[in-house]
Amino acid sequence: MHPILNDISTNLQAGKAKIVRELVQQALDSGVPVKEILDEGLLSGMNIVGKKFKNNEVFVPEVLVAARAMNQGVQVLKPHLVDANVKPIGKVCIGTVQGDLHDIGKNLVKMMMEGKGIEVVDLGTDVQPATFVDTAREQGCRIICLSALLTTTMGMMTEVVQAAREAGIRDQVKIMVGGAPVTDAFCQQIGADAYTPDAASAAEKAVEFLTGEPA
Ligand code: B1M
Repeated sequence: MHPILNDISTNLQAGKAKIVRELVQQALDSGVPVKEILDEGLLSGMNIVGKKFKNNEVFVPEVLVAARAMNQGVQVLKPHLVDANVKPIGKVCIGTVQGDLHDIGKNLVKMMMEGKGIEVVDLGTDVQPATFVDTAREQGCRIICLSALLTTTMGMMTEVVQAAREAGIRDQVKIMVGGAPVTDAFCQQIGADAYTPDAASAAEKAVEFLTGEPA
């Protein structure tokens, strides 16, 4: 592993956003592959923060500054994850479900989808079921993408599936679900259309739904 990836992880854990930005840029300049910077630098640092958070070794303020550093690092990577020349292939909406404020994973999914030429309406965090359904109907989104990071909020995904049924649009939209506590079994149980474990596979699945062909 390139030593700079360890520096990125360590500075992310310390919430040093400016240094993280600089290190990510340096890593890119040195030819470290984008996926390695994301997985072994940024995400690995965030995972360590998550473990410490769970063990009460760090608390919400530290996690927030680490999250800010993560977002800054991702911004530097964005032009390399998104190919500006891809043709638009369809529109989707995405959001973190009601009651849930985690948005880093959702933002990554959005970025990867944009990289595949998908137009993404970003509804943000803490999104009510009706907002997903209204947006899909009013803006012609063919997929509703739901993210949840809490075991206490993943149940809201059921409400979105139900709201789509009640609005009479269930057969016109696909519903994709993801986030750390979500599983394929849960997806099937609530009657959603696809679970994917990470941002890259979510983007590939969305392309498949929009074009009818594998990405
Ligand atoms: Co929170 N938090 N948090 N937190 N937080 C977790 C999720 C937790 C696992 C930490 C822990 O205990 N180890 C735990 C949840 C426990 C549980 O429910 N099982 C937890 C808790 C408890 C809480 C609070 C309740 C803490 C409190 O206040 N006592 C609180 C809840 C607030 C709320 O939402 N109402 C809270 C608050 C926060 C912060 C605000 C401080 C901050 C969020 C900042 C932000 O997002 N802007 C935060 C953070 C950062 C985390 C951890 C440390 C990191 C999450 C993250 O961003 N990971 C997290 C621990 C951990 O995950 N290790 C934790 C990186 C991100 C890229 O991964 O989002 O999983 P992830 O996305 C992945 C995949 O899941 C997937 O793609 C991404 C990778 O490519 N994916 C999809 C995501 N969405 C998808 C959608 C798809 C497909 C794939 O299709 C549509």
